[in-house]
Amino acid sequence: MRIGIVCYPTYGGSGVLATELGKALADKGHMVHFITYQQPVRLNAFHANIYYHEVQVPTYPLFDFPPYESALSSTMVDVILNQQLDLLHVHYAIPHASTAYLAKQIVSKQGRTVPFITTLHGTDITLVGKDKTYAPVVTFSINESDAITAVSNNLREETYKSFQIEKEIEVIYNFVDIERFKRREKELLHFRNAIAPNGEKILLHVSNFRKVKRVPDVVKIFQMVREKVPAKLLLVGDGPDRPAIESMCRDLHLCGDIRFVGKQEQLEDVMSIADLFVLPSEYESFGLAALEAMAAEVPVISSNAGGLPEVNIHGKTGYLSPVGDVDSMAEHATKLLLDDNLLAAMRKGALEQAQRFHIDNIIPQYEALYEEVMNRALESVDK
Ligand code: GMT
Repeated sequence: MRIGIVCYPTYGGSGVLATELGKALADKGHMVHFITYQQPVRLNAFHANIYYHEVQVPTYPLFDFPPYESALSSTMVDVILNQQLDLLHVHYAIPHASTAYLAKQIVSKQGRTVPFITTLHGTDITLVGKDKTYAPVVTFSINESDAITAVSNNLREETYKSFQIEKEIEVIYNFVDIERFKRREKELLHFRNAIAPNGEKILLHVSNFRKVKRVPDVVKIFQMVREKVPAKLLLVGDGPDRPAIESMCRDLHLCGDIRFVGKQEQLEDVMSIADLFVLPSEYESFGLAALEAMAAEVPVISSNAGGLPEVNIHGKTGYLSPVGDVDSMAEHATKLLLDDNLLAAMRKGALEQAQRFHIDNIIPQYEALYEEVMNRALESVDK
């Protein structure tokens, strides 16, 4: 198939997922065309079946807000027509679903039927999409999608609750490349020793440091754990809350034990040296970073928000606590880190659970959906 993938190219989970999906589809022989305003972060190696089309957004003195959506739709039209795309798969509804709808209408005037699939990822529904500024367009464009997928049951339910959706939303879970995240502790011992030179336990948090991630809770949890267990905290990623978190660490005199490592592409290396992954988010539709940690045998201490209970199984792969209950999260973390047998059992449980989301199980679900949507489109042309 010739598939156009549209996503945010940044470090966010939706862009990561979309890029990994495109790479996996290319490995299976499909032609994959990424259409984004900049090279997606995980699109970092040459692949014969992958093409990248940059959306150029020309500026003009009249524009306080350059019309990105028009530029994106026009690029989609160009790629559909010149690369003979069979379908478009857009990730994150805003504005990708409405731009795909427009592109579909434009090419239909030229006799081309190109269906589009919208994958809902999280805040496109739960935060931004619900806002009345966007809601009518989001509702319309989701309903106009030829197929809709959500990355968890929770997100599917939230979408039905928040919008008047007239179609079936299929749940296709996020996935992980188990081989890539396979724990390589011995190989990376030098890295572990550099972070924790005296054998301290390593807690890890990875995010884009937005409010929804509750990074201050990570620091509070760490502070409590560190009173009972010699430990270090690795903070990976960057975003709007980072300066405030840095001040918080200084105020709490924790700077010596907390390392900000910024954005990292080799997440599998960082995951490989961690003992616990901490994700106290206000909301997560899924929690892709937690899944990647679990694939590296890292148990997860998380909130029970959104789709997290579908990924992190309380007492098997880590522990769940109510949002904001840092005492409970710290208690769970401390208990785990002080009990080597329990930690070993949870590590095993984490890897077992990650296998459920193995890339090889999930990619065929997308391929089947593509086939179904293309067949339906062909049937509608025949009629
Ligand atoms: O919805 C967002 O906040 C953006 C999105 C992203 O691009 O980071 O994250 C969402 O999509 C990920 C991939 O499907 C999920 O793993 C994240 O849980 C989800 N984030 C939220 O729901 C806050």
